[in-house]
Amino acid sequence: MEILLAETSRLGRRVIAEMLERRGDVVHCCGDGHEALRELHDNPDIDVLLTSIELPGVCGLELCWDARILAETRAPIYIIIMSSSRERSMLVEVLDSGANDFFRKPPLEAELHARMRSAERLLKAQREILWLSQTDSLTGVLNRRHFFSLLGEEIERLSGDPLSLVMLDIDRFKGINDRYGHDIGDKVIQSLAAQFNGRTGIFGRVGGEEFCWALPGCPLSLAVDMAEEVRIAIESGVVASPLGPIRFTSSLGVAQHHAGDTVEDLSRRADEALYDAKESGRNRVST
Ligand code: GH3
Ligand code: MG
Ligand code: MG
Ligand code: MG
Repeated sequence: MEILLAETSRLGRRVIAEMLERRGDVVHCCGDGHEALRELHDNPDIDVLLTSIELPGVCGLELCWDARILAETRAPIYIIIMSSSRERSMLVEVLDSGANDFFRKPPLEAELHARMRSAERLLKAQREILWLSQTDSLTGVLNRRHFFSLLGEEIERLSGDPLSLVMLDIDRFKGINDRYGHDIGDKVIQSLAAQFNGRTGIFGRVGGEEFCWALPGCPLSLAVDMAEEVRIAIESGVVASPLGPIRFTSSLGVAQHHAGDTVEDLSRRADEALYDAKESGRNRVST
């Protein structure tokens, strides 16, 4: 794991860092709270914050609050607070500030290692839950909820840059299901999602055979070109089935974000464009 160790005493820091390194952890050391806070914000790979409660600048508890707020928008962080004080009353404050664990310094190596294993178990479970809640199980791409949540964040972040949204729906998909069966239909959906591997932007499955593709930084004309490229790739692809190779097409609607547009406004316009693509004959890109 990657561990951010915040401890004032240089000796204490070295002793603990060496214990962790013997376990194979990567340790980033800080001597004061400000430095730790900066490292926490700058390094998204930190798994564990191991901090002394007594720190110059920002104290361990404040760090803990900050890490908790930060963890809402990044990967989970496991927080362990350490103190040399025998005062038990602080334990309430430590746990209420969001810490997962607490120990009195100096730690025993075996005990520290056991605490790290406990951290690993919780982080693994949290990552799994997060992944399951954000991922479409059939295709492995973002699910509807996570896609629209990320799109909302992108829209909030906009400051004059363009952003476009592409909405895609497979043409006559009911016919594919009817003719080849639902399992092959699923394979078709998977092959479509795979077309987006390595492409720029944010891609999610938002319905049965409906996908959304957000393109931050792309004005409408560029997004239309990119959508057209995808349309051609899908049209040119083949999915194997016991009844022979399947070719299929898709329709795409593209809309650019206008100042003040909410996620719903933008999606509605992309959806209207998609409807237009269907109405004007399918296998095309509309705006
Ligand atoms: P259109 O060209 O107008 O889009 O025609 P369509 O037949 O594709 O119509 P529509 O988009 O309404 O069809 C969606 C179909 O997708 C209906 C449903 O049976 C099927 N479907 C939805 N989710 C899944 C899935 O997970 N797997 C499979 N195999 N089929 C699905
Ligand atoms: Mg549909
Ligand atoms: Mg369809
Ligand atoms: Mg239109």
